[in-house]
Amino acid sequence: MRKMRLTFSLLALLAVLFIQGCNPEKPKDNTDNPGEETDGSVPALTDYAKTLPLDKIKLPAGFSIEVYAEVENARSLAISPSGVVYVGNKDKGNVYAIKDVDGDNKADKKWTVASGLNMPNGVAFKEGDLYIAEVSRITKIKDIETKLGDSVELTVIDDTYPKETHHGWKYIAFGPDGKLYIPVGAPCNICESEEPIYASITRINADGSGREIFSSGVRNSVGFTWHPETNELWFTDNGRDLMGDEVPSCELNHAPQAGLHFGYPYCHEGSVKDSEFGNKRPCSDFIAPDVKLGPHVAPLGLKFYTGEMFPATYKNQLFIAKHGSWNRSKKNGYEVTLVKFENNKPTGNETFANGWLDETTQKVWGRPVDVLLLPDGSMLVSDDQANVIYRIVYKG
Ligand SMILES: [Ca+2]
Repeated sequence: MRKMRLTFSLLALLAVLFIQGCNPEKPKDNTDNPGEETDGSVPALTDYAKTLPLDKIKLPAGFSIEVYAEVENARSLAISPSGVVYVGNKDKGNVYAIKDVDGDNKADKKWTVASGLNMPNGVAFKEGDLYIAEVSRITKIKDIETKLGDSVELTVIDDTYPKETHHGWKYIAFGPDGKLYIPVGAPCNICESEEPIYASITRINADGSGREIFSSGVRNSVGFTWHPETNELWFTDNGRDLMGDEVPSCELNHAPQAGLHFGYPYCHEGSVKDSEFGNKRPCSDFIAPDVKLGPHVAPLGLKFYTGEMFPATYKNQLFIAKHGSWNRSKKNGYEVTLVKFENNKPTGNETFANGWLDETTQKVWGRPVDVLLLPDGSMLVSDDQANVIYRIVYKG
C-alpha cells in the first residue's frame, strides 16, 4: 500500500513537471515598466536620440558619429565576447547591459542588470562574469549573460576599499596579467595621507586575494589601459584644483612596472611644485607624465586603437575621452583626444572629436567619459550628460 502511494505521488509530480514544461512561459506583467519586453529589456533607442545636435560634432574627414544607445549617466564601458556592452553609472546606482541584436550597428535592447549600488562607475568582463566597482566594494555577477533581465546575486570580491566618496568612484579593468586594477583616488582636492592606499592604483587577483599597490602618487585616475604591443599600463590622472586656470596640467602617465610614484601631492605635471606640499619632496623624486593633456580637462577613459576600420595611421594610437573642466574660468576639455605614438612613445596629441562645448556661449551639451572598440573597429564613446553612447565610424 505504502509503495503504491509513493508511486502515485511520483507520477503526480512527473505530471506536474510535464505540464509546466509544456506550457509556454507566462509573459511578465509589464504594468510596472511600460515598454519592457518579456526578456526584461527595454528599447535601447527612442526618439530622444534624434533630438541631440550631432551635427555640431567635428571629426576628421571620412569619420561620422551616431547614437548607439541611450543610457542614463553612461560612464565606464566593457564588452563581452558575445558583443554585449556593459555600462557603469555614477549618479543612478545602476549597471546596464545593451546589445545590438539585429546587427544594424545600433543597440536594440537594454537591461538594468544591477541597481541600488553606490556609484557603480566601473565595469569589467572576464570569463563570463561581470565585475562591478562601487566606492568601497568590488562584486561580480557570475555568468551574467545567462541572467540578463533576471534578478541577480552579487558575489563580493572585496568590500574593504576606503569608503570616502570624494574621488571614490572607480574605473576598473583586467590587465594582461589577469589581475583586476582598481584605483583609489585622493579623498580630497590636495592632501597628504598616512594610508598608502589613497592616491594609488591597486591590483587584486580575480578572486579578491593578493591586493597590492601597483602605482602611487596618483591623485585620481578614472581610466587606464595597456599598450597592445608592450602590455604596459598607461593611465590618465586628473590634476588638482585651486592653483589657477593654467596649472597644473592633467596627465597621461606610463607605468611599465609596479612601485613607481607619480608625484601627488608633492609635484604636478612633472615640474610644478605643489603650493602646499611642494617643499617636502623635489619633483626629481617622481615619474613625470609622458603627455600633459591640459589644465582641468579631466581625462578619463582611454584605449589604443587596435581595430581594422580606421585608416592604418590610427593603428596603436591612443584615444582619450576628456570629460571637461568644471571650475575653470573658460571651459576646456569636452572632447576625444588622439595621442600619437611612435615606437611605443607618445609624439604629440590633437583633438579627434569635439563640439560638445560651444566655445562662444560656453554652453555644454555632452561630456565624453569612456571609449571602447567594437569588434568591427568602430569606436563607442559614452556621455554621462547627454545620456547616450555614440558610435564613431570611418567610411572614407
Ligand atoms: Ca540593432
